[in-house]
Amino acid sequence: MKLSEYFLPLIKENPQEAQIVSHRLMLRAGMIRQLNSGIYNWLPLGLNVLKKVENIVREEMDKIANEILMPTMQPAELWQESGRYEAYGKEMLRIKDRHDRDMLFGPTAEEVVTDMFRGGCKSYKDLPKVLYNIQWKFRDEVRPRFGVMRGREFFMKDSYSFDIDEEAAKVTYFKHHAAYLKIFERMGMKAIPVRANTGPIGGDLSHEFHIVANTGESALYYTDDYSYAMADEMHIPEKAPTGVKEARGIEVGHIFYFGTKYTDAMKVKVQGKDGKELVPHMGSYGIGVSRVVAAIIEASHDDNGIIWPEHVAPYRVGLINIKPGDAACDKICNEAYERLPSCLYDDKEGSAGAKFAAMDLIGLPWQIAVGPRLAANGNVELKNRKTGEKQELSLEAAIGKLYS
Ligand code: 5CA
Repeated sequence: MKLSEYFLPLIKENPQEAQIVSHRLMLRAGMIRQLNSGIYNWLPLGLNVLKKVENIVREEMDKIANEILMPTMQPAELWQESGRYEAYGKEMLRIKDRHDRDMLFGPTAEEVVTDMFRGGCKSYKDLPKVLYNIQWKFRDEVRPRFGVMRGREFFMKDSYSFDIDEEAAKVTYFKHHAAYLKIFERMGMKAIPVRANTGPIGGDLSHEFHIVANTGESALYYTDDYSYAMADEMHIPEKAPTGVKEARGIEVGHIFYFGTKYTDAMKVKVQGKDGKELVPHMGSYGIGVSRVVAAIIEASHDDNGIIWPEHVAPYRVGLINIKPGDAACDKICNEAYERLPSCLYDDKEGSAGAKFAAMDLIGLPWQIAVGPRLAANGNVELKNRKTGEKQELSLEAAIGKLYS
């Protein structure tokens, strides 16, 4: 992608409304723009990262679940059936259609998926089933804040499992637990699973997954093997295990086992092996995909801007033409642009200082800068965004280093 053709509205100064670093940097780097309180436009650079995160989640989920797509709009009846329509309170955005029927913008999808399941599965032979989707949710949060970290509209991966009994359901639960650790590891993040409260989702077994970041909202206490791990709202027992470590974290995922809470309320039964009816046991498992983008920035930035881990970086290389119009610079840059598979090319007029600052701000893992002095010798400057390490070498050698 050439910067001259890219919609990347950068902001030099720190935006007044942003209180945390990821919100500041997402605005400054032209990733998002607020449309309304807690509702954001995702601009090309932001959407690129959102999709990278989404794809990692999808690849790992596809190993344990079936992808579906459920609508954002849901009928109130299903929530009346489960008993959550009133209980969910003001966070639910309620809407009437032209026939005066009560609808809502889904804050989560236990009811919809349970209804779908009961229409399609009738026997123990149909179990287990794990269904997931990656879809926009709406929660009318009292205090939307910190940009996409706590939005009203946000992008979530939500899976739902149906098993014949508690034991089988817990196997599915721990498959999600393992998949989540893999997902965050692939993003280059350290994530800690902590025991959690279940809130309005219900049930008695639940873990939150926190990405470790110094600026995180939650205080985490854990042992190295995570056999003991708690977040701030939980009580630390007086006799905490020795060697409990402390960190700050951001909740990016939450998994729940809640037995037959919804299948009972919505009268879901399948035929058991012995011919008797059985009520499937369920779990639900969320990842805040849009929140993850902000959490990665909280975990990986410096004073100059974002530092993308390789696997979620919007582009791998930022190519800087320090003097567009200079024949030698243009020649090397054009060749580099053709040969680099994932490259954002700054081909615009501008001061070298501003160009370097912009590239640092958007945080691509590698920078290749080409100025007249280097270009005259057929060389480029390769910089690692994270370490700041710079090296002068031929374009050939730089490409070799990046893609060997
Ligand atoms: N039904 C369950 C699991 S699918 C559920 O909704 N769980 S949840 O409420 O914990 O949400 C799942 C994840 O969505 C959270 O871990 C968090 O990462 C993300 N999330 C929740 N609320 C918001 C919000 N207002 N803005 C951004 N992300 C959010």
